[in-house]
Amino acid sequence: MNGRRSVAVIIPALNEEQSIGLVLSHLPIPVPSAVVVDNGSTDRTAEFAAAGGARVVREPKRGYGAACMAGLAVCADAEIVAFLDADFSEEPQQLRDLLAPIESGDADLVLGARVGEGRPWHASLGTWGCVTAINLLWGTSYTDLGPFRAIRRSALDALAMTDRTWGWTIEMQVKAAEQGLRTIEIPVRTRPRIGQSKISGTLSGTIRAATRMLAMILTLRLTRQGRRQSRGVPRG
Ligand SMILES: Nc1nc2c(ncn2[C@@H]2O[C@H](COP(=O)(O)OP(=O)(O)O)[C@@H](O)[C@H]2O)c(=O)[nH]1
Ligand SMILES: [Mg+2]
Repeated sequence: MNGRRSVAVIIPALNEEQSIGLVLSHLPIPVPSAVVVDNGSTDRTAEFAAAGGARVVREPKRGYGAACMAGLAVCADAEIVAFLDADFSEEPQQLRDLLAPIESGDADLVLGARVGEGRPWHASLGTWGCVTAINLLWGTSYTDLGPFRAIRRSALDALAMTDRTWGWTIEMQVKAAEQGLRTIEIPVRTRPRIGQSKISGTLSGTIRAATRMLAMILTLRLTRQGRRQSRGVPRG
């Protein structure tokens, strides 16, 4: 097996017909290990994804987290799972950089910390606010909540993810800290996305997502003790 583990890359996609083909053709791993999760796109995203050689999963319920979960349901055999957006705002080739620390056994979770153009000021501000809150409440030193990441499947399953919307990345990073996962951040280059943003492209979109994310942080903080107890961690 030359040290390589089986990998699946989950790509949530909503109306990304302009970019999905590019994302798939730039993947540094065999395209059949890509799972494109289509949440009721009205364009030809699913058709282009299938034509590009990816497995296409349809998830009726909207939501980024819901899409990630639907993808996970069809790749139980993969030892490592990666997540990548469908808008070509990140370089799929950098997937190799995310996988290497996990394949070498040095990390459980590798987070792509975005560097470069493409994110509106309000999106970066929203991310900074959420990251700062998490670092204050959990003593972590995260710098981003980027979508481009990879994690050992067994570690992900142990996190018992629940969020079906924009709290997915936050929930994963908070629970990873609570469970002591070996987590590293590596820089991933970003550029302006192709096509229409569904979230942080507009100020109202960012405010909606940031509100959801801050609510997620608060909920996770208020339920922390319960998770500790369920893991048998003594109080205090
Ligand atoms: N399946 C699914 N994917 C979504 C949904 N909303 C957004 N996405 C995808 O999630 C990724 C991030 O969304 P994007 O619009 O790029 O957000 P931004 O990067 O904050 O502007 C993209 O690949 C979108 O196609 C959704 O409800 N369902
Ligand atoms: Mg994007």
